[in-house]
Amino acid sequence: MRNAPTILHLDMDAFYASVEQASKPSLRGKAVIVGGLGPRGVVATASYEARVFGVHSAMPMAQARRLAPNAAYLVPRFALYRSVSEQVMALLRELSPLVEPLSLDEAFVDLEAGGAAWDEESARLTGIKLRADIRAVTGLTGSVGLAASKMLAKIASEEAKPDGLVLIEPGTERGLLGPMPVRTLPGIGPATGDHLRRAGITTVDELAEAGEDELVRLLGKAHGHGLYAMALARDDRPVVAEREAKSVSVEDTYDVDIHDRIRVGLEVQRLADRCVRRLREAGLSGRTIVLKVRRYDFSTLTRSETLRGPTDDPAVIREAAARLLESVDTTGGVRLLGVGVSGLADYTQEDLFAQAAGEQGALAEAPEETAPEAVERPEPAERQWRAGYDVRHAEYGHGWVQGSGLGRVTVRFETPQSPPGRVRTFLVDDPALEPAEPLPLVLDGVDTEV
Ligand code: TTP
Ligand code: MG
Ligand code: MG
Repeated sequence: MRNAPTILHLDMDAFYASVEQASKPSLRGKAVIVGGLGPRGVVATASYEARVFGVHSAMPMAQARRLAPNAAYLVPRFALYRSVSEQVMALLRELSPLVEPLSLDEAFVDLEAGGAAWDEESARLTGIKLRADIRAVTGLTGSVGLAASKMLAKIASEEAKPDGLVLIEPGTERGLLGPMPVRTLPGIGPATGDHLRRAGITTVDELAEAGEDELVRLLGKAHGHGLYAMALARDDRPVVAEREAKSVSVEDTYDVDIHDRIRVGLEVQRLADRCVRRLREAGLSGRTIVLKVRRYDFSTLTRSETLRGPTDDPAVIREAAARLLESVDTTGGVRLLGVGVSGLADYTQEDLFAQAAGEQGALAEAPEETAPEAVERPEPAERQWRAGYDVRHAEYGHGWVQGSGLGRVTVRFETPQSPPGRVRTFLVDDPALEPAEPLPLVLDGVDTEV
């Protein structure tokens, strides 16, 4: 492990809700809840003002409404959050070539790799400047953790929340971790947490005292091993930049998150078949089957399995993909699925080209797959005004939908740079009203005071 706190972890504060507050001046300083507003909707996130009432991510929306009846309730606007995320990630990439995004609002940065920092002081200054830059460019706050390892950097940014910076001095890690609950450590979810609690282990110190053999006995070899090292604050995992592995892969993004586990399974089978077709078209086969799952919050997981030899057999690839899916928790919903094959085998390539050439005719005759994306996309509902979405009125200008029902839509007319605006009500089919794109949160060339 390095001896300077030069691994940085950034996580934006109440991300979706903060973007909405930056976009809508009347909501600043107020309880804002973003999520699914239908009968089975869940909270994606809540502004810190709403958290005071006990509202949090993944809570059923109905429960949130009971706890915070006066909060503003909005549906998420992913395209906007993604564009803000890209601005933030671009700032991180100015610091280092080693940026590892974990989700839309969160990433690790290896400051040493970019020469941005080499000791405690330079790391702290870099973190302070980054927070100021994020604020200037996006208008939002993010919290920064700095430490000598990924694990501690993430714990530090959690401690720093909201709108803060925490640096963990090398050498103090064990003392700091010791009294914390085991759930603080990466890789300990609710199930492992319960399992350990039944064995009388609740804190990180108790985990370390249990010893490696006991942890291996309780949790199995790989997991027990890893957790013991984490409990001693030993974490050598490098920050890895996302890079394209040499592989053949296909993926699909879904307009509406898929929650149904059976449907997820069917999609994976379909993708496996498409991947095999690509593989054969390229005359390749591969040893490693990769499943990619992007969840509701844009966190992206990949799972892989390496076979004994290269294959392009659809049944084998389908089975492997299905096995990999079993290890992924998809309860919050799935936005994207992908199946790929890597470890492409060069030494058999010639044979496979011959084989593929023989099969290509058959493949070409197979009916062209209809693009399911195009078929499944629902017809745009007539004049649907979604809460929180931007609109433009011929006379009153830019605003956003505060609510709609009973043939009427209520619009608040304001922009990110305006003072809080006033509300007007229209008929849902008012021809002067039309949907609009979100406006930039910060105007270019205007320096924000920090
Ligand atoms: P988080 O970083 O976990 O949460 P946050 O940014 O809202 O709040 P903070 O970090 O200050 O505690 O998640 C980032 C975004 O991901 C969040 O704004 C909304 C989305 N999300 C969901 O949609 N569902 C969830 O269960 C979680 C945890 C997050
Ligand atoms: Mg966050
Ligand atoms: Mg996050």
